[in-house]
Parts: sequence; C-alpha cells; structure tokens
Amino acid sequence: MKRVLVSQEVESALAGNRPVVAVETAVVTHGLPRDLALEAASRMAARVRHGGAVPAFCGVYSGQLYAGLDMAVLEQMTRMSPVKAAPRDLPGLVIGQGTAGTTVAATSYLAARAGIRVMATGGLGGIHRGPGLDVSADLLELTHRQVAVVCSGVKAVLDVHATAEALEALGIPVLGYGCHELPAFFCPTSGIPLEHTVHEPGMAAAFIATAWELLGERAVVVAVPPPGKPDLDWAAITRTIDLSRFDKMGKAATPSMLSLLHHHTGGLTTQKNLELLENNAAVAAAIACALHALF
Ligand code: PSU
Ligand code: MN
Repeated sequence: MKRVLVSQEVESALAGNRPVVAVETAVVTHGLPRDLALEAASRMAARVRHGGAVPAFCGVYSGQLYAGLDMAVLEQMTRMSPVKAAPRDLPGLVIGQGTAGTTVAATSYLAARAGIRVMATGGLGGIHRGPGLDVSADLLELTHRQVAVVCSGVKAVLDVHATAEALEALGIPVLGYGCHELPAFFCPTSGIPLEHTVHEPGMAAAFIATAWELLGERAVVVAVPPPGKPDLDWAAITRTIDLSRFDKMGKAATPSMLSLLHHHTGGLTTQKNLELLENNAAVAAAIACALHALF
C-alpha cells in the first residue's frame, strides 16, 4: 500500500495534467456540526468541479493517509469519532489504524506528497489568545510546503495580530484576494493591512509562481474575505470570547469557541463558515486553473 493513497480520479488528473485542489478535512470533522459539515464538503467539491478542477479531500481513514477521499468515506469518518490531526499525529494514526480530519498543516503535507499545489480551507491556525503558549503547527509547516493555501485569513478566535506577525517572521507571503486587510475567518476585516492585493486568479497565479521561483518551497497564503452580508464585526467576536473566560486549551479550543459563537450570533457565524468554505473552494479552483496555465 502506498504511504499516501491518491484516488484514481486525482491520480489521473495529475497524470493528465489537469488542475487539482486539495481540501482540508479538519473543518469537516471538527469545524461544523455533522450534517452541515457534510453539506459544506459536498458544496466545496461542487464548486471546485464547477471551476474546472478536481477536488482532493485529504485525511486519514483507518490508518491510511489519503489525498482524494470520496463523500461516502467522509461520511463514514464523521461517524468514527475522528481525531483532528496535525503532521506529528500522522505516525500514531498509521500505527494505530486511526481516523482523522487533517488540519491545514497536515493537509498541506498530504497535498505536497501527492503533488497538489493548491488547497482550499476555512481559516489558518496560529497563535491563540490568552495565557499559555498555544501555537498552531500550521505556521511552521507552511514554511516548507510548496502549496497555495486559499483561506479566509486566520481563525477569528486567535490573536490575529500575533499570528500576522508570526507569518511575517516566518517569511510566508500573504496575498489579499480582493481585500486590503487580513480577513479573520468570518470577519472580512481585522485592522491588519496587507501589502499585496490581487483581484483575479491570473494575477494570483503570477504572484504565487513568482514567490516559488524566488523563495523556493514554502506556502503562499491567499486571503479571501468571506462573501455576503451582513459583515460580522471582529472586535465584537473577540469581546465575546474574552467574556466567556475560556478554559479549553489545545485541540479542543477552536471547536468549543466556534460553538459558543454560533449561539451568540444566532447561527450567523455558522452560516458564514459555510459560505466562506464554498467561496474559497471556488477561488482555489480558479487559481489552480490559472497556475496550471503557467506551468
Ligand atoms: N477553522 C475552523 N475550525 C477548525 C479549524 C479551522 O473553523 O477546526 C482547524 C484548521 O484545520 C486549522 C486548525 O488548521 O484548526 C488549527 O488547529 P490548531 O490550532 O489546533 O493547530
Ligand atoms: Mn494548538
């Protein structure tokens, strides 16, 4: 058995030189309620296909690493109490026949192993707010994975400023896609200015290709604001989190904060989550096609 099993459809797309978009699965297993998560996954797949690319859901199923899980297996996974896997969790999952949704970090690893250069997700992990040191493995992993990560900036629940500074220190280029500020997941603005902005896929592809030519193997973050109205206010979200006096650390932090915000906003954060996932999948497909034309 191959270390990273690439589905037949993805394999033949890669071999036939057709664009492929890797899709993160931690958001399916841990980012949304189960039914909505599967709905989000199938809508993402549809948007990738509509954009002319092949979707490749990355994850771990019964100890096998995959690039290209189909919907039926994703459905199975959500019934198996999957874990949320960062790269360092992969050996244990392989040895212990575990099942997992993969974070941005682990998805970028699987994508790179499979030869996929563009991935779609919701938001990047980073530096958490509050006491204690909780820094996502997403940050370091992206310093050495040659993949364009199409996302709505960084997760709103993080210390967005510290995370933006860390991306700068680590030398990971961040490109605004139709925005001049770093989005904070379901919030279109965070007050953090971006120095590079493009408005269409061709320009994004040119930026990404140039980044790889000049800087070598590392990720480029393509930050796409969440679509649709009403806009959610980042300061208000941050206040809600602060007032709730969170006591969860580590992997449990994001899912429980998301569920708190869902209740506080009458479900609006969840609706935004779905919309931005779909939109990011569409943008990722367009960029994958444009990149494809360049190489
Ligand atoms: N966005 C969500 N829910 C999530 C994540 C993002 O709404 O669970 C995941 C992404 O997979 C991201 C990961 O890569 O959280 C980072 O988690 P950690 O901070 O534990 O590294
Ligand atoms: Mn963490």
